[in-house]
Amino acid sequence: MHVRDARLLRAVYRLEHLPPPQFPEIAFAGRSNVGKSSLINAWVGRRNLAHTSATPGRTRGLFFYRVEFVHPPATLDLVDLPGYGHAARSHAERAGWKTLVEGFLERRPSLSAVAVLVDVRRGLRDEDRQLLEYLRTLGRPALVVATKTDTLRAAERHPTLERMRRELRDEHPFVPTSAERREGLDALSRTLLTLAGFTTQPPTDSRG
Ligand SMILES: Nc1nc2c(ncn2[C@@H]2O[C@H](COP(=O)(O)OP(=O)(O)OP(=O)(O)O)[C@@H](O)[C@H]2O)c(=O)[nH]1
Ligand SMILES: [Mg+2]
Repeated sequence: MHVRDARLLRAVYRLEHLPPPQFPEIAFAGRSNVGKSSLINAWVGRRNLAHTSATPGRTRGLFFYRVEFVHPPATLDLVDLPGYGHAARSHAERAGWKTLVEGFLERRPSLSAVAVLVDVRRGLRDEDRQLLEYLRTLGRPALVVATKTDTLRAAERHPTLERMRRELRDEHPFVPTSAERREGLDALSRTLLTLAGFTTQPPTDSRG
C-alpha cells in the first residue's frame, strides 16, 4: 500500500458544514486518548497529519482527511471523530458531541464503515459496546481495531487479543495494531479498503 497524497480536507463543527459526499469515507471512533489520530497518521505514513496529544479530548470536531492511494488506486476520506468518555467535558459539550457525531453517523450517505478503536490495555468498555450496538441498529458496517499492542508484554499478547476477539464473536472484523511500532497496518489497509469497496484481494484474517 502506497499513499500518494494525504491532506486535511476540512474540520467540521456543525453538521451544515459537512463537505459534499464525494469519496467513500471511513470514520475512526473510540474513547478519548485511544490513539485514533496516531493510527491515522501511522496508516497514511504522515507523522503530523492528524493532531495527536497526551491530553485526552484533543480532537473536537470531525476532521476529514483525503487520502489517495497508488496501490490499489483509490481515494478515501478518513474522518477522525472526537473521542468519547472524556469526563472533564461539560454537559453542553457532550450534548454538542452527540448532535454532531450522531447526525453524521445516521445520515452520511458516503460513510462506508466505522472503525471502533479500543485500547488493548483496557479492552472493550460499555461505551464501546453501546457504540457497536448503535452502529448495528443503523446498519453501519463496523470493525474493531485494538490499539497500542506494543504496551502488552509478550506473554500477555496472545491471551489478551484472543479474549477481545472472542468477545466480538465474529460479528466484526478485528485488527490488532500499534501506531508506535507500525504493526497491523497492512491488515488494517486490507480491511478498510475492502469495506470501502476497493479491494483487489480477499480480506485476510489478522490472526497471528
Ligand atoms: N504506546 C503507544 N502509545 C500510543 C500509540 N498510539 C497512540 N499512543 C499515545 O496515546 C496518546 C493519545 O493518542 P492520540 O492519537 O492523540 O489519541 P486520540 O484517540 O486521537 O485522542 P483524542 O483526540 O483526545 O480523542 C498519545 O500520547 C499517543 O502518543 C501506540 O500505538 N502505542
Ligand atoms: Mg485525536
